[in-house]
Amino acid sequence: MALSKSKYPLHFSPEVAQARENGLPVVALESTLIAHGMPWPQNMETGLLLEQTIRDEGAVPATIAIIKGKLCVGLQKDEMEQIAKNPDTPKVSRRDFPYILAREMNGATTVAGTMIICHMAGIRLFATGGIGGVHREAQQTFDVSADLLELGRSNVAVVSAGAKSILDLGLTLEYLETQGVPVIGYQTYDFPAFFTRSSDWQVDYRVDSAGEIAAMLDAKWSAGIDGGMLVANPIPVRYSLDPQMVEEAIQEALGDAASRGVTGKKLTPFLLSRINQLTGGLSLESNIQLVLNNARLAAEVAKALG
Ligand code: PSU
Ligand code: MN
Repeated sequence: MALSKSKYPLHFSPEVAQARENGLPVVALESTLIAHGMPWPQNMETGLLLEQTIRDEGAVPATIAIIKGKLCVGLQKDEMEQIAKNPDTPKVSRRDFPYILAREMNGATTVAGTMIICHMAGIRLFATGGIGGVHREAQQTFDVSADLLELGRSNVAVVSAGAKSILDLGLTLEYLETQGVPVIGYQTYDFPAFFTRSSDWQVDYRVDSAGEIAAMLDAKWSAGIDGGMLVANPIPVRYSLDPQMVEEAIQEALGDAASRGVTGKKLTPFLLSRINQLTGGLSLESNIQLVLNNARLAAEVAKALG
């Protein structure tokens, strides 16, 4: 069988195809958040609400996933539903592409997986909730998310609410520095920890407007310095949670993962769903609100970048 090199073109939704034709700003969204970050039906509702929020800000949303082996940039509602209704959809980071594509399977792209497709499509802004990072006790487990390496190599800015403190945030920031990734605080010097607006750690730079973020991205890429940027956007005050309550849930979730021997790509989804269970509806609402907040900022930056 002859293998064609152009077997895996990008599949743009009509909305995204039109945006590209008209040169409109596009903001990408990931699908692991939908498959593994939230339960049905809130995951589907949030996926659609995120897209609408980006439209309301005057940009065009592109939710990214692999559907039957196709690299999809922008999903139809039924495609998003396939991912949202099936928590067994494989998580796709860089190393997972060959298997999922060759077998023509569905795949939910992580931050790393989504960045790879953004880079192929020339999409420079991507909004999510939290990125993967260096896990606590990574000194023993070597569990460092491929998201951090992708931020070092793909030309995409990721807007997140920092990272959940299921991770070692200090080591995560060290690793980002090694990969040459600028970490920008939006209107803050603190590195936010997803449910909370601050942590024990500081960002490299604080900027106060979307225009300044766009100027930094333009400077980086115009100067030919490849790689991404992490924009840390703290959760809105009224949705932030009590740090002690969050830490207790995290400790319990980490203990459960250890006693059940959960490791590798299953660890992050396990911790996310366990924390959702332990903190109940409160954390889910916070989670939804912080992603919406990131989508709004990403849309503003995409517009400023032109
Ligand atoms: N952290 C969250 N929510 C998420 C994820 C991380 O608070 O949904 C998802 C993202 O898709 C991220 C992935 O890219 O988990 C990281 O997985 P891993 O740690 O296996 O690299
Ligand atoms: Mn991992």
